[in-house]
Amino acid sequence: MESVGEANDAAVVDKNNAEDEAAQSDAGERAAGSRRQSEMIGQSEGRSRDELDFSSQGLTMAPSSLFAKTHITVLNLSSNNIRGLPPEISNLTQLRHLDLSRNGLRCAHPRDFTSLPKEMETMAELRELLLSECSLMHIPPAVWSIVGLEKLDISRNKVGAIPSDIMKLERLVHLNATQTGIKTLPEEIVCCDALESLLLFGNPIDSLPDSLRELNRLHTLHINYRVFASGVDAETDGMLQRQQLTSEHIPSVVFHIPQLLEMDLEACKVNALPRSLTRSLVELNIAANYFPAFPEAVCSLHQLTLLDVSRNGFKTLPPALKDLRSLRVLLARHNQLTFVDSLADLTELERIDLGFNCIAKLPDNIGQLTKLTALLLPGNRLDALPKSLCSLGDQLQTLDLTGNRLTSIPPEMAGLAGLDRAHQFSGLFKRGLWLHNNPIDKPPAKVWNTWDPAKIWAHMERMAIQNAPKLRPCKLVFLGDLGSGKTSLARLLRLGHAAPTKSDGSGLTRGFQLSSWRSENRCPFVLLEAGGHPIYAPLLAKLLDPKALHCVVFDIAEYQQIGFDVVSRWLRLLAAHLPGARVQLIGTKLDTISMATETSADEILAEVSEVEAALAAESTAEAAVQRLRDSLDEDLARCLEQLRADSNPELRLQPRIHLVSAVGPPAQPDLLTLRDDLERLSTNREAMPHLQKYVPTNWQPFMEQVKQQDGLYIEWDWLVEFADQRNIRDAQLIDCLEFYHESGQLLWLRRHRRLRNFVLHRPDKLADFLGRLLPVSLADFLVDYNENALFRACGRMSAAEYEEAREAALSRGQLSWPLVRCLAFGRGGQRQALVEALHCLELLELACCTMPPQVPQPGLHSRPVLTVPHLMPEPLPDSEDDFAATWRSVSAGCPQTGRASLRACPAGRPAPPALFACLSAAIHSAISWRIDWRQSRLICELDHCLLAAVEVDGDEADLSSGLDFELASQSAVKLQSGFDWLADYVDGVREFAPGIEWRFESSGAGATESGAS
Ligand SMILES: Nc1nc2c(ncn2[C@@H]2O[C@H](COP(=O)(O)OP(=O)(O)O)[C@@H](O)[C@H]2O)c(=O)[nH]1
Ligand SMILES: [Mg+2]
Repeated sequence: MESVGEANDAAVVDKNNAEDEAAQSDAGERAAGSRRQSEMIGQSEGRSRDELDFSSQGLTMAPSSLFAKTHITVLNLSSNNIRGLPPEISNLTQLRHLDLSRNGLRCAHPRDFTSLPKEMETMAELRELLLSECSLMHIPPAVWSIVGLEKLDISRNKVGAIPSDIMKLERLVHLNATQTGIKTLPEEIVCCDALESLLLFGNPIDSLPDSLRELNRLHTLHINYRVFASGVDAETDGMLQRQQLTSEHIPSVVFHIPQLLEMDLEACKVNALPRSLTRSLVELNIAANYFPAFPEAVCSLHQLTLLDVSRNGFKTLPPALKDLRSLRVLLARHNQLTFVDSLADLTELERIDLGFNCIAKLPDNIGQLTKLTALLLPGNRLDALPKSLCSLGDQLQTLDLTGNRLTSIPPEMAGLAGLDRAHQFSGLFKRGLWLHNNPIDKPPAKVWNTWDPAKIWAHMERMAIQNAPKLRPCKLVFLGDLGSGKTSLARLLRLGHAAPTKSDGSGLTRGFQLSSWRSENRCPFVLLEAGGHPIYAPLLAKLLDPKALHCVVFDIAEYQQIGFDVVSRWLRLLAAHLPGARVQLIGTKLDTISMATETSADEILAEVSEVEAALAAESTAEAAVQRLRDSLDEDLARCLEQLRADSNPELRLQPRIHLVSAVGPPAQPDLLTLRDDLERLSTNREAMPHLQKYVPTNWQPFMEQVKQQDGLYIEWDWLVEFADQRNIRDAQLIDCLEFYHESGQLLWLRRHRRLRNFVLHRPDKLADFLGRLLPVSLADFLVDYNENALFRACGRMSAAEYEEAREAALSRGQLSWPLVRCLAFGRGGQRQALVEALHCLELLELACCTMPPQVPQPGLHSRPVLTVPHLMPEPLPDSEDDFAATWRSVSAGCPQTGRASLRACPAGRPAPPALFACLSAAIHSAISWRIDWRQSRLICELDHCLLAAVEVDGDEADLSSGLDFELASQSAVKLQSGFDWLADYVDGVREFAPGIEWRFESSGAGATESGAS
């Protein structure tokens, strides 16, 4: 029950509410209406206080409240059902912009003010009136009284004509009369002399008033010129095509509107243009017309940036085309052009479309068009491309060569970096390199038919390398610590399979090693390695070669333990001896480094399946190598920074550090890229221009004859004479010797003062001698007298003599003549060959030699003929030594005033490792008698002078404290000559160790001299 009563109550309340609502409805609707309006005004006002937007509100009339808002400047009433505006519209005296588009405005006749009231004439501020799509049959007459109008849009109304009243709108700038059914413009339009744009598209215009040419500001005239052509009948059409008539259907005034910017005469059946055209045009389209030849008048349009002359049957482009200096886009498809030489001068061109012509050759200077982004040449007859095409810049993004007769593409095109894709579209346009429909067989279709031009270039590069005509061999000089893996790596490269040297020391490189290698792509290389033992250090510095690539080889495991020092000391050596040297860093023994990562292999195995484990191991190994690479890169950057800070000249480093294993397969990724890099470098004309040189035919017989000469070296004067007989002289002789030096057939170390006068024409034999006479493990050779019959048979030594010789060798690095003979046993045992070898040792500053006595004399027999500084064993126990004794005896008779000292010190940076060895060997070689070599001290007679090198602080690699020499003599004159001699020698050393400073002090002469290089 209760619930029924409650329900009734509710019903009563509802009814009351309903009655109330009914009573209020009339007033309510009005109130709600005005509330809605003010809300709308409020909303539209929200945009900007002066703008009102009532568009698309379904209004049948302008809301009356808005006429009170006299401050508004912009009123949008578009897309409603408004039939007309009330006179109150004129209250909006500030209104500048009125949009009434898409309303059903009524204007039955030219005097009909129902849609726009007469009062609008007072709206002096109104500048823009938009009446587009208002079903107007006439332009409302009120328009003509709004004299301030600058923009009038009456488009899409079938008004049929623009009355002469238009002349009243003197300030009109833009008139849009698109699709209004008008056939012409009134002559009076000339009064609208502010007019800049006139949009007349979509009208059946058949004539234009001549007065248009007086509109000095008119720059845009949108008009469908094809309408003029539609009146041309078939017969006239034929006559126009056959040039029996000159086309006159385009009103000539359009060619003379002074500021016109664009003209689109495409397919207008035109066969002639007036001789002079308006000069202001920037875009002109005359495609698909009946011109008998390219209209010359176009060439005077100097402002033109776009020109379309497609589909005209043009056979040539006039030379005067080059006057179009501003042209950026040229479209000339579907003509009959055979050559386009005049294009190369249009340097502003960005896009050229010459598709479907008969072009068989591009101008050689097309490379001048450095702004070109697209060159489209499909459907032509090109059978070759000029090289200069390849010098178009990186901005060339599209090169369309589809449907030509190309059989090959120049490899230089690889330089066009902008062509980063092939056979692709970007939107509707072709993008990248297009080569389809050409009989290209170089490279074969399977290579060029790609989306990625990089594949084409890589192939072409390989082909270019393979076909490089008679490349001279590229020399690779291997540097690196003893046992770092140089020889094994060189063998892997050369043999194509792993062949590491034996670890028992028998594989140690002695002297130096020269070998040759032809890469897979038949690039020739010469591999040169100096023995890594310190004994050969002075030689190493001489084998560096400005034309070679220096491969610094380091053991990766050692790098991980010791750090970058294993590399940097070689870089320092190079920087000191050969500024600007070209360097490739190669880490080897990659197989030995532990790829241990955060997770051990066991853990991985425990957790995942075997395959996954293998994959994981692989990826962790990769990551480990990557980490290694990163740390190397960082270390290298730091090292270079340091080198630079030490004011050292830069090295030219190859960009990538290769990490390889000499015991691994020859197909390791890094080894392959190393080979690629080497090939690329050796065929690079800029980096290695000397390898591209031709080898004259008379060189080889000359060289063969040289090679047949006995001995180990040929002196310069003799060689000059010899070459002269083969007509090889002066610069050519130098070139020839350099070539054979680069090719490893001889050694001509012309950077060194003393060596440049000798050509070492039997490098293999020399290397063999060096390996034997400078034994790296002398102690192993000098066994018990009775164990080696050589000492008795070949050395003819008694046991006592042998002991004496052995002691001198092991403690002082002095080798007696009998010992030298034993060492050289089996190799050119004749005395003469050995004497020459000793001379070479001296020349190469590897050791100091005294020529052996002709007849063995008692006493002299065991005198040293060869002293090898680096054979010095551990320092002897501190005792009075030969040096000290001699020093005392000599200095006793030597006046204090007769002393001179020389201090050599590196200029603010560590000395290269071989410096001291070079220096001491240089000095040693000139002295006639020596006493002791221990602790790098030497003393000797030199023309009655005494020369001494005393106190080298630290080891030879650290010369930071300098190296002192002292000269003493009883005679000042002698001292001076000794001094001169020393200075001369020091200069010789300085020549190949730039950056070392020298200071001479002579207490006797009181002079101080210094020098630096
Ligand atoms: N595991 C391993 N051993 C190597 C590798 N390269 C060289 N070796 C060994 O390292 C030692 C020195 O190599 P070698 O090529 O003679 O060094 P070189 O003195 O610089 O010429 C020899 O015992 C070689 O077998 C490598 O890549 N991996
Ligand atoms: Mg070696």
